[in-house]
Amino acid sequence: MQIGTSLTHCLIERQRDHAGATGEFTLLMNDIVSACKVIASQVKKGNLIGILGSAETENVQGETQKKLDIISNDVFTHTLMYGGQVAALASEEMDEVYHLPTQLQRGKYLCVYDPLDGSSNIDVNVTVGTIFSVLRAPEGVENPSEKDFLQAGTEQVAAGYCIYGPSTIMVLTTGHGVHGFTLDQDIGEFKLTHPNITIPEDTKEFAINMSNQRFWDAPVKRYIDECLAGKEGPRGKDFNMRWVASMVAEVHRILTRGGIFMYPIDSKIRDKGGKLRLMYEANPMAMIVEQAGGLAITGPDRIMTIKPSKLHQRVPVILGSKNEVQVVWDYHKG
Ligand code: P6P
Repeated sequence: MQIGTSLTHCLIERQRDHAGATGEFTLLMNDIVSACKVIASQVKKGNLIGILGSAETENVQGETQKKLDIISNDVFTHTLMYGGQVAALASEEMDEVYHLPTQLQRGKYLCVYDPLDGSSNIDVNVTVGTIFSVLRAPEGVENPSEKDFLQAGTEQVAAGYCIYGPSTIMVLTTGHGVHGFTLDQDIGEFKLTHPNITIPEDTKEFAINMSNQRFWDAPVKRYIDECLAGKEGPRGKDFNMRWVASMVAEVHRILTRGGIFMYPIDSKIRDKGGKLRLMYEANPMAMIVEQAGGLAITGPDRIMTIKPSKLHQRVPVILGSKNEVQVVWDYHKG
């Protein structure tokens, strides 16, 4: 594909590569793209239309919802439910699986999403994003239930995110590499700008919330201590640190220039299983990172091999440059 090719064109080209493709997946991706364009326009307007700040409500995670969390969830949910390509939906912002109204056409996919990840940053104008994962729906089931969503990350048909930063960029994988498309605001079209994204295998940049240091387990403490020891330490090189508190921003940086992102288990969140959610944060980002040549683990295990037990399950997440994540993985094994 040529730089500048539209996302719509790329999706249709990709469809042609699959003999017998019905076009349903292309239509679903088109719906996801449309939803992200609307969310992007809402995020850009922000306070101009009074949609920043708290909605004074809580989601199933017990987290205070921002007005834009709810608006983004409504946009994504309504666009996909009327698009006719999904059999059910699930979201960070909805307690239960969303069943389509009886009269609406069902499709052969499930979609699970975090409609506005990192939204604690929205009021301070820092980059946020939408994360989504596409799964196959069970055949012949009118209203798939939670158990139908509980598929390992290796079962994902597609995964992606849309990052609302200085540029709005859609990053997608359907299992054939990772590609990035930048939104041309003047014409409302995503254009191919980052074909075949690959993550550098080595890095000198780690991302972790250092305020949790006293709660970490030994392997993570050892790894970070060695990064901080720099040239004089066992790693023999100095490291840099980043923490945006917006997973989409961290992952996009890592896809662009390498790095390692860590939200490990710690004694403070052990009873919850972790901070980040498996189905709509860890799994889609793990598919993207591994399709780009990186690695995504919980510490002891590869994220995409986990068999989910509940929709809003949390897991530890360590992902990024393959050789760096391997160091952390070895420390957990050793
Ligand atoms: P903390 C945002 O709420 C999020 O889910 C991720 O996007 C981000 O990496 C993490 O939580 C930030 O967590 O504890 O630093 O606020």
